[in-house]
Amino acid sequence: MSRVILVSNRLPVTIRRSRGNGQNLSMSSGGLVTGLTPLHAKSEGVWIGHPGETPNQETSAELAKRRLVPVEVPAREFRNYYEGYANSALWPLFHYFVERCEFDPMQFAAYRSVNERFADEIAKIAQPDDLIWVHDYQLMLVPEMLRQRVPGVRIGFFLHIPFPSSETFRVLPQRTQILRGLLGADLIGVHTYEYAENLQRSFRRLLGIETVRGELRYSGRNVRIQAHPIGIDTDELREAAFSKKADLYLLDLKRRIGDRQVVLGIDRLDYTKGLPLKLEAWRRLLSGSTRWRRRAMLIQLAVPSRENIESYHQQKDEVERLVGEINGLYGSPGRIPIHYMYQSVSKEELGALYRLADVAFVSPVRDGLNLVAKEYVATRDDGGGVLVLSEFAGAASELGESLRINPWDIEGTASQIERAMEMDYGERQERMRPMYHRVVQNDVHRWVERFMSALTEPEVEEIHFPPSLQSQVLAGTLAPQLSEAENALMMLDYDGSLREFTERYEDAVPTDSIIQILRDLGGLDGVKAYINSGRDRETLGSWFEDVPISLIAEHGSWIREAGEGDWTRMGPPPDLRWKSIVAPVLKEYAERTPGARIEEKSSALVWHYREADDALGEWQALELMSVLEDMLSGSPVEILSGARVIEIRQQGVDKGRAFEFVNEAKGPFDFILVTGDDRTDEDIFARMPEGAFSVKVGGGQSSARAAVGSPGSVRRLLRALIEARRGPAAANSD
Ligand code: GDG
Repeated sequence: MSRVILVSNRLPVTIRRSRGNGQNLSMSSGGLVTGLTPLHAKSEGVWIGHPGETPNQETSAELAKRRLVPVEVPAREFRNYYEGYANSALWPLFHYFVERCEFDPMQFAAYRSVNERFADEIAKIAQPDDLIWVHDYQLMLVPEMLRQRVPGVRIGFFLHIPFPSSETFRVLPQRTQILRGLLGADLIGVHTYEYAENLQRSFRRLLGIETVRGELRYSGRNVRIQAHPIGIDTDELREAAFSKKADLYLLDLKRRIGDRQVVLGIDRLDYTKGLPLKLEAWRRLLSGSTRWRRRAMLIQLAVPSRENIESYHQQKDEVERLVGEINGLYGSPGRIPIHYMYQSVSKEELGALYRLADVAFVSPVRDGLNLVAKEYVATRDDGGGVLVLSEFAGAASELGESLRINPWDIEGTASQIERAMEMDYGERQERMRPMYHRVVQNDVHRWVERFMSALTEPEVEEIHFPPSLQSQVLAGTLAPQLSEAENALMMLDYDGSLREFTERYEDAVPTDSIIQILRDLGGLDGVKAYINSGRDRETLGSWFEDVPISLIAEHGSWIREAGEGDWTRMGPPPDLRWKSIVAPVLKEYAERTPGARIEEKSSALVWHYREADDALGEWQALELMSVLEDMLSGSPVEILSGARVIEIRQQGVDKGRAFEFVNEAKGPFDFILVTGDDRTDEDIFARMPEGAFSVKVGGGQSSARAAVGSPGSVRRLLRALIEARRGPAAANSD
């Protein structure tokens, strides 16, 4: 295995001052550290990050022994980078808290400079065969900086927080720098399909870079964007949760709590975790029910976090005020409705709390994924508890059997909590079991494996950018070949290729100049000319009524030869390559939606969810639709949503098949020219026989042999070719 260099803001250890001038080194806790530690051990690579405290000589030696490389950053610069740009600009923005953002250019300068320090440190160590895995929003410029320093090395990047919609992301003053920073990577991983789509949309809208099925071309390299939701270290968690120590905690807690139902919240005290809304929902529940005042309690652990940032102070004050208010209103001697703790607890205590809780109340207003939800599930192999989970947590798409809430809907949240507390054991089990198996199977080690194998996977398809040529240059190449051809074919796309787009689709009627070109083409001896368009038969038929040119309509569904009045349907066997891309996605959604199943037809895949739980099925289907639409846009498939089914099916035929049909019926041709501007034309370009000439209109990736700038260039090219074939008299001007 290649050596892996791990890079994260913090090293996986904490340096603590001990008595005198000494230091202690202990392993930090957290999912990321436990997930990456085995990889670190196995690959014999190094881990690069900030050490927290400046290590003394002894600690430095210990770090080196553990292959941990500290990046030294002056304290002030670190503050501006970490508490500044990372946590006062990127963190709030990526969680949709635009009003909390501070965009201070000085802080961005510090962010850039710290990212540079990281890149320098990595570059000192990296060998061409190493795999480098950079983590999270604090280091988004590192991939590009590193690519400049060590061009050939493989770089993976993983973002642990959401990637917001492009509408939100474009608020960031340094948006293009950040996007270009990421593009230094070969693979960019995020937690959900939604974040992957958001990121791709930002590449498209802000940098004009198109992605094709999660892959794009940048600076002569391919960059992939993929969803890899992180898992938890189930074994470690369960070991702590079911330890002797945890048993004792649990016993003690149960004795003190008696028969009250326990609802548990565990969150870093961060405004993204939605604590005030959670408390409001709890207040609503108690205000409407004296029963729950007696019979339920909320244990809320708020873990101290980023205490040097002002907005975190405000959040703490607000949470503590609300807790005081609610306890004041609904408490009675011996019965406090909210047990609030502002502290961190041991792994064993945490495990005991998970085991104790009848309901886990996970209600972030935004969360990249949320490990707490998965941890709770992983301790419930008794099939017991109920998970109440915000739909704004990335984990919601994997934990579909939870009771989902919109945390902003206080009323709805309170009633879901009530539903959870009243749920019978049978339903609890039915919901918890499949989630338990899913969480255990997809643990953090599997996540590491998946990301690493994606990073090392060879590139399957080279994305190609055709050379852009002037129409005269192109004509200079093609004219002599056309002049000598005995049976020539020209197959021309219409919208965006021969005719400029208009604001309204129906307004793009052919101009006189286009009609003239087509008449001239149609009149050439030994040349078969076709318009091959996605437009319907009626429109094409009426536009080119008297023009002696053949027409192919609806992406290859219908053909009308020049001079004939009738359309003929074309029905060759379909191309089913899309199936292998769609099938794993359907499978994944079927696995997380009990009752859903997949049907395979010869030219379609169908996702049925009639037997799934109503709300869950509907919700998953909506998400699946949007994933498929983005994933398959431009592909020759139709996505149809019917009565509790989603069908993805082959369109009758595509433009490429139409070409093959003509080639068979009228060929062989000794000269072929095809033009096109969009994804549907790629189907023809991809099928061109050797020697044929394909021209892409406009920029971007394509398998065409050459590109021209605009429909005007295509018209100029055609005129030049007509002239060459007929003699100089035929030229016309636009
Ligand atoms: C970021 C993203 C994404 C909490 N209190 C104690 C304690 N914890 C542990 C939990 C859990 C972790 O901290 C918190 O993880 P989350 O995922 O809930 O949240 P973030 O810290 O915001 O993490 C998040 C994650 O990165 C991974 O990619 O899921 O969306 O925001 O593991 O158990 N652990 C101990 N004592 C505590 O008091 N020992």
